[in-house]
Amino acid sequence: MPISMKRSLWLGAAMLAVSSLPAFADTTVNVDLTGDAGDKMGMMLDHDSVPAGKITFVVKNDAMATNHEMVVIKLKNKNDEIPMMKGKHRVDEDKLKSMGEVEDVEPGKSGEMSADLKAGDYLLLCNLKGHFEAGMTSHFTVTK
Ligand SMILES: [Cu+2]
Repeated sequence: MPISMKRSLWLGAAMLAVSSLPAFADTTVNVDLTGDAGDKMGMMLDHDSVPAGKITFVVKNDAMATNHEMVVIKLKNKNDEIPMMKGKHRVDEDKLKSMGEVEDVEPGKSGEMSADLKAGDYLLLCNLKGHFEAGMTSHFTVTK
């Protein structure tokens, strides 16, 4: 084969090797928000444990007619009790350490946020009224 063709094959192989290196890659976590008022609601992640570093959450609202959000809370311990605001059906975020959030995602829409997260236990939740109690929460672990 001509030399130029050999060269491009070699370049292709080299690029493939580089792109498959796992180290130092940013991590993306896809989060699915589901459910409408009066129905079961949920939050599903494609990874519930990722290595420490810059983590991007891509949040999709799959509900028919209800806005949702996703808040990232850093827990001290995995089994920390989550404080509620009395009579408000919402989590008391002031008593927790928030690492950021994707606010008010409309049905069918997506949003994203990135955060530099250290190893530890985290909780993701939707804090619109009643949604945490309806099941919109998920534990999330960042490993060293
Ligand atoms: Cu919600």
